[in-house]
Amino acid sequence: VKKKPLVVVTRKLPDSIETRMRELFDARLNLDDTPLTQDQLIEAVRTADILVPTVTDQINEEVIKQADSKLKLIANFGNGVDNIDVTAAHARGITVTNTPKVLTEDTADMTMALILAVPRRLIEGASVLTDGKNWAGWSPTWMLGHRLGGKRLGIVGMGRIGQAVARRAHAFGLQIHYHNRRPVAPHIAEELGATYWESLDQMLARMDIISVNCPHTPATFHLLSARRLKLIRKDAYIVNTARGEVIDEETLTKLIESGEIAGAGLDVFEHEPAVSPKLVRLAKAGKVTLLPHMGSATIEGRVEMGEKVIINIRTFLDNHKPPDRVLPSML
Ligand code: 8YV
Repeated sequence: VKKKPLVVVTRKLPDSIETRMRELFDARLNLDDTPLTQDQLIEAVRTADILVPTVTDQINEEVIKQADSKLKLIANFGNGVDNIDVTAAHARGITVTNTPKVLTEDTADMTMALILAVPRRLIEGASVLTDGKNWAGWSPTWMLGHRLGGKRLGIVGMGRIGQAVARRAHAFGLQIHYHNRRPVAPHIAEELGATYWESLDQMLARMDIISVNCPHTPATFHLLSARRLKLIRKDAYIVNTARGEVIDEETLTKLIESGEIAGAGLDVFEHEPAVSPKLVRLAKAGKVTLLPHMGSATIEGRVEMGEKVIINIRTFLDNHKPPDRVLPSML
């Protein structure tokens, strides 16, 4: 009998996925879900035939250099692959795959939740009843937010998730604007009434709400730089469910503190899991809504992500190209 490949999974996955992995592979699972240390990660790439990491594992060039030559596939449990040096992996003949599509709608839902929550002061209002503050009762002028309908939403990155956000926002009566490397197909733009901005600077200066939906790559690191953040209107809000690194978080924080940007809804952070005390203070003051990277966190989505990982591994083991290969040229 052929020996089953050693598949090292760095985090606890849904039970049904772990059961299936045990049946199919020699699966080394991380049942207590403690994130691996750098040393443990290096140990993993030295022993595994296939590695299944997540966003919390930094598979950088240093780690890839230590990999044994039998490591042939890194099947990421996640859509974003900014945790993996894809170019270094590719150079060593290691295939990289991800889990696209199955988390598009969930992430777009959470983005929409923040687009609703921030201007309508959802969390701030809810906290009046739960944080021991005294609610004096309804008043015509109290806890007023801003209407969404008719406002301009600027989507940065109009890929699958950006388009799913646009569909939702369009249904809420927002005017859709977007910046992307290239315009979307005309029938999609027409359906969404979406306006393309080739210049990100020009779009940012005109939007009421900005939603970040692009991947984090070397080209998008601090895409919303200090200079660009200063172009944003004083009464505008920013929502980010993509990656913290796309925004210069320190400058964003300062601009919200000084009232030069109205507020933000952030599901991701530049130095995750660290969240700056300044942002937490702004959240307590009702200026920002913070979530702990929950954009794709649904039971259904996690199972589908796991199923995708298994399909990618099995296809690879059958000597075919896995469906969700990530090539350096795609980044
Ligand atoms: C996942 C994500 O939770 O898939 C992504 O890119 O950011 C999240 O939805 C995480 O990446 C799992 O590795």
